[in-house]
Amino acid sequence: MRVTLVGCGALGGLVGARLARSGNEIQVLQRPGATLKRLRTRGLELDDSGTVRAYPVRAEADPGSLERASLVVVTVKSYVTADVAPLLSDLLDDDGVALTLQNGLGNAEQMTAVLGSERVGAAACTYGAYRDAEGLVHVGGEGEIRFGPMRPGREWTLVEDLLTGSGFRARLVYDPRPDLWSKLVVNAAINPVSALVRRENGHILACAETSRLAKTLAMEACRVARAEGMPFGEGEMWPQVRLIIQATAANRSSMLQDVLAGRPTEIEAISGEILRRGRAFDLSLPATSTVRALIRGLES
Ligand code: KPL
Repeated sequence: MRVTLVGCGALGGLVGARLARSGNEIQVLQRPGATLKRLRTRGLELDDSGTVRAYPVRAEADPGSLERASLVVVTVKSYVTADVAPLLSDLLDDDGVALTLQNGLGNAEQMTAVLGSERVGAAACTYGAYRDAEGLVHVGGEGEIRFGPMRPGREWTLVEDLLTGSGFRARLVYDPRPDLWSKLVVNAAINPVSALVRRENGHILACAETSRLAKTLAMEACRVARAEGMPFGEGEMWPQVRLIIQATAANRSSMLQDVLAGRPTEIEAISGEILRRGRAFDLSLPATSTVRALIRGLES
């Protein structure tokens, strides 16, 4: 299958390299800069559990230079979604579909505004991936990709087969919203804490205070999820968050990677979104509000 990746950070690199490894044709739309240069000269380079390999890829900054694809996978930061969504129709075959693998809520809605909801799938992805100083992508933890269409009507099993055939644990679900919420809870608990203490995910559980803070953040996020009608209890998510911390213990969260690289973070799409939605239900979320303020402080 021909697949176009929109954005090729750590997670995009992992997905692209594994799809290329299983024989798919991968193209990348990437803004001009060091990553684009490296993709053109060296391809998609992945350290997958100690095996380092590079896969040739067509990488362009101009969407018009790419062939239309059957599948577009969007992995750009959530604050860039509004810029790339209008490009999707021209990147896709007439019956092609787009899948968002991004953090935060609201990405899929911006894509459906362009493509319609049957052609957009949303995924909650708990794989860990990070890029080292040289730009090599490392797998920071195996996870799962649970995805589904924003509105049923298309055949999405091909995408499930593509992902599982490329070595991902992937599951097609009827309605992706509860999984997107679960992933938001995971990111709300892990990302700001790891970025503030500047340590790998596993450190959160190694320290009683950071563990307590992450648990409080998960519980606050759950209260908003429940208020929005999501079917999970306040205490229910923490065991799941713990499991993901353990599975990605060696990973630097995407927010820590952003802070270390001096990039803006996704704090608004994660904690900011939880606070905005919580306000609609008059919920008090003091820990979420505090970590959001601290990360905003780090960004400025
Ligand atoms: O999604 C992630 C991220 O870093 O953004 C997790 C799953 C927490 C892995 O680090």
